[in-house]
Amino acid sequence: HNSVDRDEDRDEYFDTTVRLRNPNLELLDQDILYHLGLGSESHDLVEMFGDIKFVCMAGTPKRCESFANYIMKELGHKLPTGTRLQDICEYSYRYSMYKVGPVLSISHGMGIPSVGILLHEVIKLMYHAKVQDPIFFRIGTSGGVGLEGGTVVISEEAVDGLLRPFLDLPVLGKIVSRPALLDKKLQRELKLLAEPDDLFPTLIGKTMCTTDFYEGQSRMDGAFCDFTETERMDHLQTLKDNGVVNIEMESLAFAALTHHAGIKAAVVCVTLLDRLKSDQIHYPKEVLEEWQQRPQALVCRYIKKYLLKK
Ligand code: R2B
Ligand code: URA
Repeated sequence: HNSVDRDEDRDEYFDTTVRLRNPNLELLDQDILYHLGLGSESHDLVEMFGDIKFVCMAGTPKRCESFANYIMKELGHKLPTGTRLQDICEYSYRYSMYKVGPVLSISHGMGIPSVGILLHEVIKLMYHAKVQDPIFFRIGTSGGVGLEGGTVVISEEAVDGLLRPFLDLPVLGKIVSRPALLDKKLQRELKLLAEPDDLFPTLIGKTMCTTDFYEGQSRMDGAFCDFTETERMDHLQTLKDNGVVNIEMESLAFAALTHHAGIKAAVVCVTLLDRLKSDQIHYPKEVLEEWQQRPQALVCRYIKKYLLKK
């Protein structure tokens, strides 16, 4: 038999845009979403998550919680007095997850493996919960390439450390390459929501996603460094010449896996420094915190606009 044809049949059969390209799951009595601490039989996932429209991911549990509280305020959601938002994945001890009406806020940790594992389970969660057409956002931080700290970047596409727009994964001894594509229309819609009186630029550009923060991002301040200042500068300049505007560590997997699942997605990151000028992130904590609010505010505006249209 031809496994590609079987996959296509599945897609039509499931009749939902969250594509679960895996017929094996149907044979399971229960699908355990191990790193979320949830299961398809132990929990009523349709009841818990059936109304989700937006899945927002941030790196840290703290940022994911503060985004949930911010969204709650902005959407006018009220919790019963004396209660606070509950971390749904508290006992997974891996990721944090908060739900505010149709918005799910989840922490993804650092790097491609962490966000990749999470995406497998969240995409399955959407499927089990029978969610239709969810939109996924990564709300993050990054290093700018020729951009001042505090700039908001909406990723046009993601490229790896060799400037290739694919997520490569060794599977059964062979490399499986998946295109790291993001929704163009969503990028333009987000860009239009930047306010004219914002004191910082919001732009659309290419994002480089690396598997390391130090050497992999041409930093000279890691525990090791085997290149010169000139080589560092030449490389960063090459990135700039190739249209790269920022560097982070999750967009490749985020773009490739959502695209593979047929899920509309966007990556919105603030820059914490200009990599053409330095390696170390030297701004005060309060400044960095205010900057990290910026992509949250943009995504929040999108969510509010979308929900008001309904
Ligand atoms: C941005 O910040 C983290 C590294 O400091 C990483 O998760 C990323 O993509
Ligand atoms: N996150 C990164 O991955 N790189 C930076 O330079 C800053 C934040």
